[in-house]
Amino acid sequence: MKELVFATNNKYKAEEIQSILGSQYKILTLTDIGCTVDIPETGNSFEENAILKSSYVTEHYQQDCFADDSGLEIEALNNEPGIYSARYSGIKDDRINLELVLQRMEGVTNRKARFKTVISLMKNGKNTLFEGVIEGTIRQVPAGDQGFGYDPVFEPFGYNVTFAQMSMTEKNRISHRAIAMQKLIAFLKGQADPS
Ligand code: ITT
Repeated sequence: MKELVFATNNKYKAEEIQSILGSQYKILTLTDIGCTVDIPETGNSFEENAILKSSYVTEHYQQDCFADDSGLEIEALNNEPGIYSARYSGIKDDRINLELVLQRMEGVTNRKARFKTVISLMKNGKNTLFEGVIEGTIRQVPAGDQGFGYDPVFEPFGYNVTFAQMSMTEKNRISHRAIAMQKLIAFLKGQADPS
């Protein structure tokens, strides 16, 4: 079975994609390959950061690898917090970062926003990118206690609930991350050696 590293330490994300890919690939996490380094994400875009992570593994471990980077882009804030989503306020605290977003959106009528994920796959020395986007609006007041990050203030278009009011299964059906993952999976399945 071919091995493919997912540059994450989130075991849940890795198991989810393993179950979808079945026996065509064996997914390994950073822990599985003994990589304990916090790979620097110093790029200026989701694309650059995803590529930094996947190529780090390819260079240091000589293994095919994919990595993802995600965030929230708010139109009225010039697409902030963007690549700084995890530490918008300067610290990695979901509640404080969400409060800062709401504060900067006070009195703003254009509430349009989108979540975006970019996956970089480094396979056989070649990089391929997969993107997933979901459009929506920023609520005035948070609602729901599911999920993480900015979920309580993000209402996807076509729904009247926030991501944080959806079950994980429901969110995973429509999310930016799910869309990008499905594109990666279709690509890998199409490429897989039929033997
Ligand atoms: P890893 O890189 O270790 O996977 P991370 O927290 O940096 O963890 P992401 O790059 O996927 O994960 O996302 C960066 C930030 O963007 C994340 O901390 C959240 O603040 C926000 N974000 C991304 N996806 C989100 C989602 O589905 N719901 C809410 N917030 C999200």
